[in-house]
Formats: sequence, C-alpha cells, structure tokens
Amino acid sequence: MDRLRIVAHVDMDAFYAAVEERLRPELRGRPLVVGADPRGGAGRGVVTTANYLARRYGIRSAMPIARAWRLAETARRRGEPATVFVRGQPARYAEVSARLMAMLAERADAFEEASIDEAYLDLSSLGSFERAAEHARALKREVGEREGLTCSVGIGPNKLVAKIASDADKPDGLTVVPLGAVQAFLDPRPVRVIPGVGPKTELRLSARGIRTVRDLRAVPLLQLVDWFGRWGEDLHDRARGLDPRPVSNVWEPKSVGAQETFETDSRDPAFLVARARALAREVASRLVAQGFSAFRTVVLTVRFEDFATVTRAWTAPAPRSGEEALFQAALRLLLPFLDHRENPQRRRLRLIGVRAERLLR
Ligand code: TTP
Ligand code: MG
Repeated sequence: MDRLRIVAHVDMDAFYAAVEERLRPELRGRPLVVGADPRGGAGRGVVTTANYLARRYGIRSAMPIARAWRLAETARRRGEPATVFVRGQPARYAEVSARLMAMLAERADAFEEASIDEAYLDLSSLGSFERAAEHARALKREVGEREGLTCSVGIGPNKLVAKIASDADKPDGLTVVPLGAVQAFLDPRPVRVIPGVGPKTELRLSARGIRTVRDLRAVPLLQLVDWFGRWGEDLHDRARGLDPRPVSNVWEPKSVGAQETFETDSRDPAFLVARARALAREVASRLVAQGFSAFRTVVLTVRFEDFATVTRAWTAPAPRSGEEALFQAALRLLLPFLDHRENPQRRRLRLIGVRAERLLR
C-alpha cells in the first residue's frame, strides 16, 4: 500500500501589498492598492494586488486601475478610509520571496516553489495530519516573526487539495483536509475552486447546470471527455480530489545575463575590464533579486567591430556565488580577447555580455 501523503500549500496573504506595508509602516492599517498609476481615474493599466482593507471596497487583482480608483472614491465619499495607491517594487518582493522560500524549503521533505508567493511542502514524514497542522502553525509563527507577514496554509493528501484548502480561509488561515474529509470538503464548493477551471470552463459547465464540485462529480467520464477532450479526464479526477503529481522542484533551465554595447568600439583593457566588472555586478544583483543563491556556468559574449560574435563558457567544479566570483570567471574568459589568443587581428570590441547559467536557489 502507498504511504500516506501529506502536502501543505503555503500562499502569502496580499503579498505585494503586505510587503509594502512592512517596508512603509505609515501605510499600515490603510486600504492599499499596488498597481498602475490611477491618475485621478484616468490611469491605464491594472491592479496588481490590493490588501484586504481595499478588497472590502471590491478592488481586486487584474481590475482596471481606473475602476479601482472609482471604487475607492465611492468608499471615501461614504466616509470610509481613503485608499493609498502605490506603484510596486518588484525587486523587493523577489528578495522577500527568496528568503521565505529558503526558509520553507528547509522545513519539508520535498519542496516546490509554485510562484513568487506560494509553495508546496511535502510533510509526509510527519506521519499524521495533526502533526502536519502543528508544523504549519509553527511555520506561520516563524513567517510572522521573521518577515512580519501572514500566510494561509492548506494541508491535504495531495497538491490539488492542499491548494484549494489554502484558499478556503484567507487571510492568515489554516485549513486541514485529511484524506477521509476530501469529498465533503470539495463537494459544496463552486467548480471554480478547481485549479484550471477558469471563466470559460465555468461558463460551459454552468450552461449544463453544473455549478458545484458535487454536480461535476456526477458527470460520467465519457461525457466530460466528449465535452472537453483530454481536459475532461483531468476534470474527472480533480472533482474527486485526485492528484498524483509529486512535490518537486524541477530544475529551472534559466539564465541571468546582461550585455552592453559601447559608445565607441574599444580595445582598451582598463575600459573593458571595468565594463566586465559592471556587468558582473548587475548580473549578481539580479541573481539575488530573482532568488538565486549560486551559479555554475558563466558565459561571455564578445562582438567585434565587424559584428563577428563569439561566446565562451566556463563551468565551475562546484557552485559559486557573488559578484567577485562572477567577475573572476568573466575576466578569465575575456582576457584572451585582449591579446593574440582570441584576437590575433587586434580587432576592437563592440559589445560584451556576461551570463550566469546552471542556477541554484
Ligand atoms: P496571489 O497569491 O494571487 O494574490 P495575493 O498574495 O496578493 O493575495 P491573496 O491573499 O489572495 O493570496 O498573487 C501573489 C502576488 O502576485 C500578488 O501579491 C501580486 C502578484 N500578482 C500579479 O502580479 N498579477 C496578478 O494578476 C495576480 C493575481 C498577482
Ligand atoms: Mg497570495
């Protein structure tokens, strides 16, 4: 028999808005919208997120910012607190996210970062849902103490149920759905709670009178496949709370790089080394901002004055981190272009680029 699986899904509450409130205490306790400039109701663009006080006015993620501004104005006119609109600082959110993810990853058998503010933790080794709930309470305390933020946690026998559970009691919630309680938990909920069921599927289902997960579960597999094809099979499983996907952090084949085209082509070593240093600094800070702690491969791109372009890569025997390590690797790749080794015709350089690959969190 399969071992009992216990999966937790952690989702930060009003994440960007909560980070803003922590960075700027004067915003605390006020309705807050992170997003485009409202420009007195004439702004274009949308709401990125809103804190829970602003959500009371009906303001939501992805709503046009002008509409959010009108909702805020309406609330203000009936005597409610005025709403603050801020632009947002993506690099700060990425920094906080990286710290949170590192902390959560240490407290699970397996870990999967699902987005900037949500993660799955495999807690099967704790052996019971009660112990997993206790662990989750401790995690929530720690997130509060370390970052001054709240999150909502769902615990279930798989990722699907954990994800739906984390959304069931927001903000600052903890919802535990043991294996035997899955169907009772899901059945009364609207089909929309199932990940993957967006407005389109919801509409097609409601046109057939299917509104709750219970309604959906009553539809035979063949019928769902007839309506939705392959997606119908997934729907059939999801209505039953079934989800075999393991919690695992897939290797991200990502790279982070920067390049610079010079005002004038150059063969001046002092200038080129200084530019390589600046590029290494930029790449290193973006690695941190995107939550990466180390790299193994450094790629240097050189474009000559005649536009001929070459790349050279070097892979470290073990992960490295920091601007200095990145710079040293880039320098080692660059120097041969300053002499006969890679540049016998003494061509000037038009551009150099530095890229880090094989990144680790
Ligand atoms: P969510 O977890 O969807 O939202 P949230 O954390 O703001 O609020 P909740 O308490 O309901 O979880 O998204 C996390 C962050 O991702 C959010 O703070 C801002 C960003 N985001 C976008 O940039 N665009 C979007 O459309 C959404 C929904 C979120
Ligand atoms: Mg969130």
